[in-house]
Amino acid sequence: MSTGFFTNPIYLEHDTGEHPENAGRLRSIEARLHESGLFEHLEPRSGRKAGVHEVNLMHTRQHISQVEEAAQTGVNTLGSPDCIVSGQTYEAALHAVGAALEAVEEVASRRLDNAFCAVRPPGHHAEQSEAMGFCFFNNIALAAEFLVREMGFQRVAIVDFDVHHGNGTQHLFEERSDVFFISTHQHPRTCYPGTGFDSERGRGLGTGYTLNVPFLPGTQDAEYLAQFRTTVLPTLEAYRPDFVLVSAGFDAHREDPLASLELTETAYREATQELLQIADRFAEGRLVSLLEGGYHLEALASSVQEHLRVLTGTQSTGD
Ligand code: OKP
Ligand code: ZN
Repeated sequence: MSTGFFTNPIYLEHDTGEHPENAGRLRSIEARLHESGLFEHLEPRSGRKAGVHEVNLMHTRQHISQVEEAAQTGVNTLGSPDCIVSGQTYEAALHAVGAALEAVEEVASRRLDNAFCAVRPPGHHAEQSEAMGFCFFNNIALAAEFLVREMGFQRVAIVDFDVHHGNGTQHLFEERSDVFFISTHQHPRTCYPGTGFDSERGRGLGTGYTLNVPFLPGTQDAEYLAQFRTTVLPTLEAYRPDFVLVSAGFDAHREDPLASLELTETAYREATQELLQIADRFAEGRLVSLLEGGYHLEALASSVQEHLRVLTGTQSTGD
């Protein structure tokens, strides 16, 4: 087994100051991986920088230029006060996309079995021409589109378990059947961004290729995993994806300050096991996971640790 671990020091230079989505998140993850010894089971990669033409697969030139100019001119937010921009935000965002693209290239070519990208800024709220919810470019959507357009994959599944609905990813694929978007999240009546009702199932040719599974505040592991097994897994089994992408946000954790679900590391471990089994059965094990949210530094580190113990196959031996 070889599991890629993509991260790059440029991500730390997307400087958001006093903000929940800050560089300390990646430092906490990396420190834990070293302390626990799990880092030795990973293939560390720094990832490439995406080209503008690649980001343009899913975003308008105008949006890309707005991010570039905001960083250059020192405008300090873009779109909403949530989306803080610093001098290196554009560079970091291009590298976050680049890691996602390189990870799928490496897994598709079997140089890696699977991969986790510890990137920031996150991506799943970013729309075609709009930054939203700490996100500038939609890393996972670009990875999916790259797999379809450049690598010949025909049924890409995106599973988004961040506590917030991945509105950007849903909207970018909602009229298509070649990318299936599945999201579990806190119910939109109780949580940002206010979309992701179970009635949202795709549009036009994409009808039936979007699945939203909202959870009420207070939901714990048992209920989450039961729903995951009765709705998410059968949907994946019916779709038979040839590549599995994961929008891995860890903010449904009970300690997370931004939302009100009450999961523990157990839910992340078991959900990851299920997703890896789907990848093994239908996609020759091809799975790439990208970090989205997760704002309690210790809970984030513990949750990523469990996720990676499963991806590396080290979970049963405890090493
Ligand atoms: C990003 B990710 C506005 C509150 C906005 C934004 C949360 C973004 C979460 N009043 N909160 O999905 O973890
Ligand atoms: Zn989130």
